[in-house]
Amino acid sequence: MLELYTHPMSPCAQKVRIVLAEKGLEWKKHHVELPKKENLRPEYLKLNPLGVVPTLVDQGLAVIESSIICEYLDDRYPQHRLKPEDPYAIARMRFWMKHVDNKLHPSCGALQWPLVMRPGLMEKSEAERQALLDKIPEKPRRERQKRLVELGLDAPDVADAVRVYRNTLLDMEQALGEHRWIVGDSFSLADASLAPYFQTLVQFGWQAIYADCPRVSAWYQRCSERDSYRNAVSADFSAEVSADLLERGKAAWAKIQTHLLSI
Ligand SMILES: N[C@@H](CCC(=O)N[C@@H](CS)C(=O)NCC(=O)O)C(=O)O
Repeated sequence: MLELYTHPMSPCAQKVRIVLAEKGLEWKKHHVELPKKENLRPEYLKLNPLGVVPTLVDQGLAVIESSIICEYLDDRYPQHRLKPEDPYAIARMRFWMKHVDNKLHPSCGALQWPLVMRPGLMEKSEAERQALLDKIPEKPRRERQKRLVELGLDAPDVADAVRVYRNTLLDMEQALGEHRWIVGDSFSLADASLAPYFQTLVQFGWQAIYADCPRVSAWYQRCSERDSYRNAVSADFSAEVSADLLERGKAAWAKIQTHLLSI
């Protein structure tokens, strides 16, 4: 049985859940409570030394890093292939996946942390909060998260994140002018990797960020109508959680819009 360590709001775990669903694979869920920093507990760090979700365990072997997990699943379980045949299309797919990992993912974190993680962490004492954040293994991530907790939406990372999102959307709009999905006429790992980053925009009610990108809007609509997305992403958000996120998003929109307008 495949096992996945995951959290409902983690876009990189959502990406893996979409792939598992597209391939019709059964799996067992281990919820890692990120706001309580269960990801930094010693027993979890043994599985994933970077202290992040997702982690896949297949036949007792741990696989980490969401893009690597996605390719692993596609190679190990070849039904419903999510990698194109053509080597150039594979190269394009990997380019998009790398862009997601290196740029879009930290940007998504910069938008989510002030609204989702910060409030809980701010309830702790300064010393307790610093002690928790000091446990984050990688320095750039540790420092970014400290800034986002300290400064919230005023952290410089937020303006950068809005810019990265916008540039990504414009590049996607162009790519989608050439084919129905991101790297061709079939849904691939590139689509599975990008789609969850729209969940973040939608959950906060920030669809205006891509309102002038009709192909992107239609693509996301197609992604979100797939059974994989419904079962692996949307189903994990209760009406109560969705309403709360929307409230938080509404309260933050003025600052996000200011960054958007200054690009
Ligand atoms: N490059 C990693 C990134 C994983 C990652 O940043 N996961 C986030 C959730 S989306 C996490 O576990 N964050 C907890 C933390 O940073 O404390 C991957 O793709 O798997």
